[in-house]
Amino acid sequence: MSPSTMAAAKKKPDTPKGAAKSDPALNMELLHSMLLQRRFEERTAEAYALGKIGGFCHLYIGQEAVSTGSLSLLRPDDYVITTYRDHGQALARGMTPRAVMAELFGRQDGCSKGKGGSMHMFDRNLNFLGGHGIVGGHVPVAAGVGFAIKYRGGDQVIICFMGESVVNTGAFHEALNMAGLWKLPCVFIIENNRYGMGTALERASAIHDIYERGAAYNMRRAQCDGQDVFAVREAVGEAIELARKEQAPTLLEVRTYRFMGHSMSDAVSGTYRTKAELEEYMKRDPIVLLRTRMQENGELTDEQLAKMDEDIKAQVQDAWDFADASPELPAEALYEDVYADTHT
Ligand SMILES: Cc1ncc(C[n+]2csc(CCOP(=O)(O)OP(=O)(O)O)c2C)c(N)n1
Repeated sequence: MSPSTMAAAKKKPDTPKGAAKSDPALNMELLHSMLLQRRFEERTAEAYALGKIGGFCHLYIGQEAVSTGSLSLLRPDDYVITTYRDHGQALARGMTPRAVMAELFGRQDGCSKGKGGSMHMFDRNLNFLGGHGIVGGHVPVAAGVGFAIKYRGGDQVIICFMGESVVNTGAFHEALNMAGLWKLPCVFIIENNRYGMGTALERASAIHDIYERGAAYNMRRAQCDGQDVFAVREAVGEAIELARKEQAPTLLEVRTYRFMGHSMSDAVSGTYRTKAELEEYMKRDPIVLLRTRMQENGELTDEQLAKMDEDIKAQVQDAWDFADASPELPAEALYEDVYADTHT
């Protein structure tokens, strides 16, 4: 653990925020959402190893409190946009495991008809605007959506997820400058998992508390613990309220950690981090933190947990079977869905 992260960890004890006002039904939903993402991605790794999934594939394991905490607060008419590490967010937004798995398998029942694959989860009905592969490329799109919301007089918000490496791209600077200048209803969430592929934040950024970059854009900024789903909900909730009521953006740095490699092509710990560091962070598994808290509160019995896990595993197996049975698109379909028909 780096000195700065140690300091952050010390400041933030493992007692989740909001413990006094616990809502057992909500907690059950949050746990279900996070566990679904975890079990889904464990099977994704297996499917990848079996050659059922091709191309790039980035797992989200370890970061589930960020997707669940944030997206549990959105309305259906709000918008979400994200990077290539998008399976967890797609599920947390309500995309079915079938649609996500079939997309991963490159089949026609996938959310993008199998043409996008792992990095391009997309669902217009859920206002889930992808799944983007170019680091930082989606941030201007988020600003554009924010502008469109404001221009049309709506009160929706857009949540834009990104990794911490994005803050060093030009697109980030241009988009946040506009969002700050024009007061757009955007919640920019940096999922700071400490590494951009194998490069530690401290080796790539002049500022280590990267939420401070919001100062350059005259934007509200904050930082929170990304392993504690309640801390995420509290921080994102404030940002959403500001965006919805005052149409003002926030830059939120959420400190999290990925438990797996950058993608399926590198080893879990790699040479850029030590096994000891990985083990240290894994002590703060977001699912274990929530589960333990619920068990201590008497909100979750061992039987309930086992049943939830069993049901989720069955749902993921169903998604696998569905994806496996779904056909591939014919080659001619490659030429479809390239341009939008603006006359309909
Ligand atoms: C413009 C651009 N440059 C480089 C890459 C290759 N690349 C893919 S992921 C990645 C690291 C991004 O790290 P971060 O933003 O911290 O997100 P994380 O992968 O940790 O979620 C890089 C450099 C890319 N996809 N796009």
